[in-house]
Amino acid sequence: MILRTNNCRLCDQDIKSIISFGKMPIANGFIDKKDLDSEYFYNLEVAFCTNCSLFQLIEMPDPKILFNQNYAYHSGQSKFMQSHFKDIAKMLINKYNLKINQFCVEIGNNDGGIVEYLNELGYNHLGVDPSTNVYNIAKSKGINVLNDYFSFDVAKKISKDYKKADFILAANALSHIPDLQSVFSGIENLLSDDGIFITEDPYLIDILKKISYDQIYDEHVYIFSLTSMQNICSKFGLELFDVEHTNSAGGSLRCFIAKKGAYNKTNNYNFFFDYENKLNLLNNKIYVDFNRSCKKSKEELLKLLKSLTNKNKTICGYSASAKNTTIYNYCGIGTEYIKFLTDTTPIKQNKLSPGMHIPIYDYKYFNENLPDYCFLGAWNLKEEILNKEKNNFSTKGKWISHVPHVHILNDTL
Ligand code: DWN
Ligand code: SAH
Repeated sequence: MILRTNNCRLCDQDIKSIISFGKMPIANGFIDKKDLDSEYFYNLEVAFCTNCSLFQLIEMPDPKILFNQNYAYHSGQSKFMQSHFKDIAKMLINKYNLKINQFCVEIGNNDGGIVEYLNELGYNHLGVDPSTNVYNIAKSKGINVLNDYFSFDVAKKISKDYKKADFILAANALSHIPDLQSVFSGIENLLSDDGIFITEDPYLIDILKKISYDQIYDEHVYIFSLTSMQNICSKFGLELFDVEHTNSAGGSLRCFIAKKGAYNKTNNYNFFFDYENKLNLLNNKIYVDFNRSCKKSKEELLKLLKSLTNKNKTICGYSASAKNTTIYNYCGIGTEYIKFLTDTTPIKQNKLSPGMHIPIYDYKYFNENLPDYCFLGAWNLKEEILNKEKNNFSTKGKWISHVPHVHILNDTL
């Protein structure tokens, strides 16, 4: 089932498509050859609400098609994400003086998440994730988990079965939940009177500036800014009082949210508020320019791949990230340019990439078939990957990245 709207999911105002990336398969829909006939497609189009400034998808598949027993993204594959989650757990302990008997709930903790570290340190916690395969991994680590979609009903159940939450946490999860009414009224219900909800997702301004249009895909139904997040909060008796910019997911906005009036707004909040106001995110020209830049990025990437292929250079994609589904399908990049993708996640291996059907192999295969060039699909993990490859692929081949513009890394660093 496809969920389509012509009205803003927050304020119901009419919205119009501002950018169309065309027909798209499920971003994490890595597929077996035998299932190709039933591959699922939707239209990837984004809109910007001129009333509440929420950047959102017009069409998306039902979340049940995306998040289930076969969810292909496993956070545990990245050391960077592990240390990022550990740092958030440390922040709760050091900055907020987290007590053992306080209760932390994480939305979308995947195969571990922040609650993995809270569990290791003996703190009271609960993770909520609907994707059964990653839930099972988290459970096998001894983490307290609930296999469900966070919603108003689930929040009420948690309040009843456990207690009100002192902290609710979410990393790259809120942007994945289309029903704002259910999720935010759930958060308001579950949060204790002085509780804090800490959530981070890819930041709209980073995406616009880095032309990282690949962050736009079915799971990211929203791309938040401080302005849109504050508008959402104000509808549900909540208030955004502090923000931080983090380098996770290619540049994210971490929002600190509480019941209205519970905390004073910080200098950081005021700084970002002024910054966004100066950028004037309601100006349509920003999105017209972004659309033009996406088209230019596509043309330049195709030009580079064509020219390398004409010189008989071999190219592979390093990682089969969800972001790459948007790039490969929007640009029309298949095996004529990229021979294979390599990814460490077992569930993605020996499958085909969504839509363009590039084969995906494990790290052993990559090592035995080192190409001349690697497209850095997980550019957000550039430091981790380049460090891992410094005595291996990087000694023999070159990296291609499209962020913030199409370039060959070793030629420009
Ligand atoms: O928001 C989301 C983010 C947090 O994760 C989800 N909607 C889905 C997912 O997005 P993604 O797939 O674009 O995430 P990454 O972090 O760019 O994916 C990295 C991929 O690279 C993973 O499949 C693991 C793989 N990998 C690898 O093959 N070798 C990663 C490292 C570090 C490596 O050395
Ligand atoms: N927090 C992890 C995982 C991000 S992927 C990280 O930052 O790496 C998004 C996760 O959100 C998936 O594990 C998915 O199953 C989960 N998710 C999607 N909808 C959800 C919902 N309604 N409630 C809780 N989790 C949800």
